[in-house]
Amino acid sequence: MENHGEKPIHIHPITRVVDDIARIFSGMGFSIVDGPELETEYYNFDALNVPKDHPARDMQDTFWVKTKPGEEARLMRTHTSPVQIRFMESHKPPFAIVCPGRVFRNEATDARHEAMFHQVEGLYVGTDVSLATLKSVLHAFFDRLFGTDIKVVFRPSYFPFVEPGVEVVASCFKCKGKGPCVICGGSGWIELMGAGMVHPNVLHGVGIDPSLWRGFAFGMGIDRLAMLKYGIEDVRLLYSGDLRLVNQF
Ligand code: 2U9
Repeated sequence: MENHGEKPIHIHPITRVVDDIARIFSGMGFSIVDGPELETEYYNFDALNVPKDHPARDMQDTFWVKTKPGEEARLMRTHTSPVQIRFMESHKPPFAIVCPGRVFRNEATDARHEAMFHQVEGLYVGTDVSLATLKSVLHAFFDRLFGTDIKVVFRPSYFPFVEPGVEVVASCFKCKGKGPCVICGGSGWIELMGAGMVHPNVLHGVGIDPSLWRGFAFGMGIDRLAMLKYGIEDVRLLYSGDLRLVNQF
């Protein structure tokens, strides 16, 4: 929207961080894709290789939506991964996409948790993709987002939709590991994202032959990144609608 120089424009810190991330991945050839916030159980869990009785379904503390008897269960998406499932169903690889959006988890609210927050997830499917590709793309991304002073490392982790899975951690922006520190708790490391090679069951489920194609995927929470970047101490301030917050940006 045009401003005509009358009033300064303020851009919400979440929007700023999402825009920065989208710009960096666009520059690497990724397309930005979005999809519905109200989802089915199939797209949110089943298609992502989350077994029916897997604790992740409880862990995620989902907002279920009332449906008529016989209707498929519906829910507020707990991650933006269903967007990637829908995209894979309707596109032939190779492709590289990034999916920003709101996600919902039915949990108690405090300074670090909100029932609604923002994620950016990414997916790259090709014939020449390995964990080394994932690492080099994410290193390039974090160098552009934070600058090259911040050290980023990968540790083994587990998520049902990827195998192998990794968590990505950064050296603490504030104490650089020297602690005691309110940001990293003195450990010297901050969790940034989860990632991994797309599980063959997930590719198979959308009709992509896992013996021909490989994929990597990643997911990160944006609210915490925005809080770290701008020194915001309570996540609830981001959604209070208080102009004293947003007028600073
Ligand atoms: C498809 C296949 C795999 C995306 C991934 C994570 C690991 C992850 C969390 C970070 C913080 C969610 O916001 S958070 O709580 N995400 O750890 N996400 S791998 O994996 C996908 C996505 C889509 C089709």
